[in-house]
Amino acid sequence: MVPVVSSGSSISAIHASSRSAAQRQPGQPRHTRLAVRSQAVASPPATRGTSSGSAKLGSKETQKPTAIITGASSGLGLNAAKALAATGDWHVVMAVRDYSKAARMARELGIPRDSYSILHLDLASLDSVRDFVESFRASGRRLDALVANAAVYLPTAKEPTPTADGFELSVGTNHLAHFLLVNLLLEDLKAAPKKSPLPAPRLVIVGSITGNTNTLAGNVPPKADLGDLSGLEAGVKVGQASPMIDGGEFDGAKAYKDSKLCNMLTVRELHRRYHDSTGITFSSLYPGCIASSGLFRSHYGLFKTLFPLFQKYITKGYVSEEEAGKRLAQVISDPALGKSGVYWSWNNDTGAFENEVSGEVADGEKGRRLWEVSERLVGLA
Ligand code: LMG
Ligand code: NDP
Ligand code: PMR
Repeated sequence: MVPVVSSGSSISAIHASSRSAAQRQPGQPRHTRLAVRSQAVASPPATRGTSSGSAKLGSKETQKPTAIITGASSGLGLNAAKALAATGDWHVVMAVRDYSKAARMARELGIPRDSYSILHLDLASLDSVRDFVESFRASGRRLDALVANAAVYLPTAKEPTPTADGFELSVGTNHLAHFLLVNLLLEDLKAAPKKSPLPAPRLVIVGSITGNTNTLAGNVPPKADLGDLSGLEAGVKVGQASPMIDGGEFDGAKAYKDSKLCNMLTVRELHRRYHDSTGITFSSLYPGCIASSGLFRSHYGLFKTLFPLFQKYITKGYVSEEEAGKRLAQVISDPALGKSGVYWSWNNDTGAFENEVSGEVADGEKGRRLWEVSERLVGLA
């Protein structure tokens, strides 16, 4: 392992300000102020920190390679940031909704201070996604890997919650906001300097076994199923026809699994559209069941007690946050995992392998339609 070398930059927080109506792109819905207030969590003061600025960082050719990880303030994302920073070869941009939490967690895990920066990103708002991209570009950092990791899971919700743009929260956060983010940052990845530990830039979107109905876990009801995409076509808007992609009744657990299915379909469609022309490696993964992570924070207390035991002793699918973080870091940076279009999984004894996906994830026609409808909803088409 290469020793940790100081990149000489300090921790920076660039805070995105809200976009005015004049800056909004055509077709972009106005912020619903109420929804923004209910979603935006503990933002840092706008005055805290500034962009490091390109002058201080030096040219992109001489910078360390940079990975952006969304949701790096807990669980898988935080531990992947730690593992990547520990190599000494990478700079990690923690793209988070809660600056203070990210700063605290990074300190607690002992991530070297000069190996990361923290940038505000609230995926429950498409304006915040656009502002994040601007702030990242203003920082002058190169981009070698982009990791869409953040997610919310609302299994006990009786009613859907809207994002700032009115989308159902799980599909809006986990799929639509990431869809916009990866599309906007594709050109930055493409422009990654050739001199890198990686032969090609990487784009990773975290998937899951529960979005794949070719497994036992994927068959626990309610199952992922995008149906005819009629709900998505209508905008998965809360308070309108249906907040679910398939046009059905709201079900928080299903919405999460549907969003993971979308994540895996998006990776395959990115690969089909852009791998040959850009050389970028597009990957998804199931890191194992991180049964004690924050993902289950809104589940019933009894579930939170029993679920880790069930996964540890019965299914044997349990994995610690630290181990899962190493797995994700491997997908970001291991030269052996450079093949594009793959859904990686792990065997406890033999390590990473290319896993099979379900029929619905492999459905190229569905992937294409999902892409086109998503493009329209996030204002790209
Ligand atoms: C939906 O329910 C909810 O409606 C929805 O809101 C959302 O939460 C969604 O996917 C999320 O789930 C789905 C339903 C599936 O699940 C349940 O309601 C059951 C919850 C089970 C919680 C998992 C924990 C299981 C704990 C088992 C006990 C473990 C003890 C560990 C001790 C280890 C000691 C060594 O429902 C179904 O699919 C139907 C399945 C019926 C449940 C059958 C239960 C089998 C579980 C197998 C293990 C039990 C074996 C116990 C043996 C003890 C061994 C000593
Ligand atoms: P955590 O809840 O620990 O991490 C999720 C992260 O997403 C948190 O850092 C959270 O921020 C962030 N996040 C949520 N909403 C937003 C938002 N609006 N804007 C920005 N960030 C947001 O869960 P995990 O680490 O377990 O989950 C990480 C990924 O792994 C997810 O994609 C999940 O689907 C996937 N996964 C998890 C499995 C598991 O068993 N846990 C299994 C398979 C896949 P904050 O810290 O502020 O709450
Ligand atoms: Mg599941 C057989 C193996 C297995 C694995 C690897 C998982 C992973 N689960 C398995 C089996 C079962 N689970 C069985 C037999 C049951 C019925 C008792 C079961 C139940 C269950 C519930 C209620 N499992 C769950 C839940 C959740 O609320 C979690 C979920 O679906 O979140 C969307 C979950 C999970 N099981 C997993 C994994 C990885 C999860 C976390 C979900 C994810 O992030 O995709």
